[in-house]
Amino acid sequence: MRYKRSSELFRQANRVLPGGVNSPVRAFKSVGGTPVFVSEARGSRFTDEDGNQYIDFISSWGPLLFGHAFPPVLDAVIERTRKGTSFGMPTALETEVAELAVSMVPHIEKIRFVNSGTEACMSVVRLARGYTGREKIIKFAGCYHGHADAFLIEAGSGAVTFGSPNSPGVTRGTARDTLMARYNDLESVKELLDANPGEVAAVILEPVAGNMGCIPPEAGFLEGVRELCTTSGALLIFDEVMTGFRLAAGGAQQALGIRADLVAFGKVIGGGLPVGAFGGPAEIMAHLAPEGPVYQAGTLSGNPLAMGAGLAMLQAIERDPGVFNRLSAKTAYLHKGLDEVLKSTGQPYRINLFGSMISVHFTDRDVRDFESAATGNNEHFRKYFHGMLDRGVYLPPSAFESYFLNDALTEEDLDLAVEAAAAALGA
Ligand code: KE4
Repeated sequence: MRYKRSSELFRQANRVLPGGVNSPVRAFKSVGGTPVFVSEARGSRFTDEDGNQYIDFISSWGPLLFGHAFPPVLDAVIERTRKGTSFGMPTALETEVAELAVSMVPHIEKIRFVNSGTEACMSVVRLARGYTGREKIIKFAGCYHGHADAFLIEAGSGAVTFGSPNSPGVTRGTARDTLMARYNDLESVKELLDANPGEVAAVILEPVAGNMGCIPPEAGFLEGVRELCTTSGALLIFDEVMTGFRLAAGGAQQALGIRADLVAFGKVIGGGLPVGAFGGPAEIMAHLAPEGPVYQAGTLSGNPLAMGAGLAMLQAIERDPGVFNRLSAKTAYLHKGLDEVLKSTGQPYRINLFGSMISVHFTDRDVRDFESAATGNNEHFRKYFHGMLDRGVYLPPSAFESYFLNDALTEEDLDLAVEAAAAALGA
């Protein structure tokens, strides 16, 4: 049986881990079936505990720009481990990573390292509130900024009604300070700002959305949000946890030419180890403790192993900026192959892509926001997902996720994935 050992491990995990996992999307709830338990990975492929091999299209949900077990990262972590794993004291290494990150990303002068994208987004919103003295934030339906309370909110019924919690444990008080706009809908942002004059500390969004599947910003959308923030006094926060160091060395700000006031990072910046970060102009960052009054802290922030992995990753990008064009070309190649297969099935579909992010949606509507993303036929997606999994191609186990290509993927890998899609969909 193909997934015998994974099934056993999943049963065992469920006895001691809620849902058998440490992050919900891994449990395959959206696609059904048993999650495969990974044993090891290298380059573009991983092996599960049953010995099945897969071509990997999530790259640990983004971090592994150059593929699994990237030698410079492995060497850095091994070397750092020998010197000790954690100190709780400043190290020159943190400064080295900070200097390199700040040199690569436009419009940031200072950066603070944390341990996850959630922590980065949570902290950068607190900084924006502390800096502006305002309490409300605007986020966008379908954009995900981690699991901090302020982000687990559903849209209210109109511009002036407040959000409501979309998870038990989030208070109504918290929800009142989070307003919900619609992605690619500038008017929805203007309405909220006009209805809450002088009260919005920040507008936070994914400059290229990856948590509704991949949804690029439409022409003028980000430029409009930038302008509305400037005129309203709200800070523009780019959540670049996915796009940072993936769309370009300078992330979406560089790729799209839009200046954010503050930027959150994760994933690639840690090279596959737990690192988040947020950065901005020194004048705003000066409000952060211990320089300023906005409190933020972390026992393992700037951990030497994670910093070693992050430095190796950023140095690899700096040495090889061509990786972004290669990744875009691989993504375009995959898009072409999938498009030909999907066209031949007669089923309605859309494929969204931007840089090395791509997603397939089984709908006849253009997928431009959360509402249109939700029109996808999930039964069809499940068939596609499992058909690919059974043929050794690992896709994100949810229609509301993006693929993340890595540079270890070969043309042969991409051709095999397209062949698997044809077989899975009976094309
Ligand atoms: P983490 O706390 O998971 O490191 O980062 C949260 C986060 C923040 N911002 C964006 C744009 C993100 O995509 C994420 C996390 N991404 C998900 C994938 N959709 C991580 C996978 C998971 O939750 O297990």
